[in-house]
Amino acid sequence: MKKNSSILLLLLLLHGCSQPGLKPFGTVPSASQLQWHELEYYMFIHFGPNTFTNVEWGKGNEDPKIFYPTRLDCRQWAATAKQAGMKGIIITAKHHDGFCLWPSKFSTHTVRESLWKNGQGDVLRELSDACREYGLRFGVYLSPWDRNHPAYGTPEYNQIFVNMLEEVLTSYVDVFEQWFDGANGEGPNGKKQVYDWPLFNNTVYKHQPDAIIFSDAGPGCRWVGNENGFAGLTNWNTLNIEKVYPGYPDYHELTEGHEDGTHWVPAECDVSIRPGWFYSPDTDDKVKSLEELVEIYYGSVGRGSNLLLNVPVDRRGLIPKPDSLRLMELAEMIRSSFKENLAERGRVSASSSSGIYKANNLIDNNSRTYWVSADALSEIELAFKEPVTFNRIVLQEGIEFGQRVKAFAVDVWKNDKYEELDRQTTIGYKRILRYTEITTTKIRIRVVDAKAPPVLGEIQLFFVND
Ligand code: FUL
Ligand code: CA
Repeated sequence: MKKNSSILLLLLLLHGCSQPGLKPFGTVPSASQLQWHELEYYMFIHFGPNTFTNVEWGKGNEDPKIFYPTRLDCRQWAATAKQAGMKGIIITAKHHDGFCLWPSKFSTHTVRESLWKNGQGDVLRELSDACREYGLRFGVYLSPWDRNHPAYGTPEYNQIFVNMLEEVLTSYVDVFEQWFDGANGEGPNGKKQVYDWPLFNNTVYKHQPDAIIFSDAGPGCRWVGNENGFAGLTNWNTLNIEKVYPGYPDYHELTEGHEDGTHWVPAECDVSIRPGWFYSPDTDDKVKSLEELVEIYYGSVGRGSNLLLNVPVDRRGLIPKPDSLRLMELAEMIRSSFKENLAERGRVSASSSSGIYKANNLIDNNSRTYWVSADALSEIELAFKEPVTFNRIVLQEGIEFGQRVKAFAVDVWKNDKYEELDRQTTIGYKRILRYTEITTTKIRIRVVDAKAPPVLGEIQLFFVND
């Protein structure tokens, strides 16, 4: 290659022209949001004084000495998350009771005041080190509602909260997600705080420009509007953020998003493996069943949302056995379900294609290589020489070019003609459809409504032993 042409190629690569000629439509994710979508599944850990007192919302006047895990081991948490197939861990660095899991200079209610490690410990240090060791992303939950801090409810508190945030964002590893709890109750002086969200968000971006900020309104990702682990069957990644704010009363809208939303704010499903968010000995026999967790997986990841599954650490400072065993069962179920993509055995064709974006890109097991239709209404067909038996269909949209599909149908070839099997709405980053066993030689996906010509990354078929 001549020097000039290699420079040209380099420039093209630097400009991200890996998909020449393909233009985004409408609102699209940022580069860090795109990476966030690919994480799909990660762990939430609620841990703090509540772990020792059997309550969900500590009042903030608990004696910090009650925080005394006897065998705390963050490497056990990280090893469990890794083996569970999760991509990261988000920890409650400070819950509503105000207790800080790190020795904050801006509070007198922290691990420093506890007996754990004679007040010399730092849970965030140990967890961030463990995440690095196990190749997991590290995220932090911080509640601005603080039932302990004497300044809560006064204008000074917002800056104190920012100072705490800065400690957390600058002392450890990179933070992939900053989880802001929107709860806004009264503090020790009976007053509520008026939160300065622009200040909080700017502080995050100043120190961790690639972090995804979670709240009811994003701006990085949004609460899904329930704590059951289910996104809407229709799930738009877009939201009108001038309308929504933390504490937004019409939060049921967050389950589906806003079809023509102005900003990319995808849904994240937070749900606990137990009835409560914090550990309690009363729930040792109430860990969700494998069947419930499988439903949650299909209801979240299967509907184009991310799954943040809470696994509370116990009074020893370990993930209890019933929870870790269940996580391993779920991991095995997911691994075995999506092992062999049967679509690879077939031939794929499309009603039309645009430029180099041919239908073959749909069955190469790479979600970042695309088929692009020339028309909004379009169809793809998978045809097999021998009949195939499947009960799952996975579809992925090339969301870096916008969320385009509004509705689609699934047709199955039966008695020498197509029969409509299903009709659904959005696809998004990933859509997993579940059916009872189907044996056929042809299936067809018909896009019946779209904002623009569809850009699809994959169509995959699987057979799962239900
Ligand atoms: C809520 C909190 O009030 C719960 O305690 C829990 O942390 C949950 C994830 O968010 O707003
Ligand atoms: Ca592909």
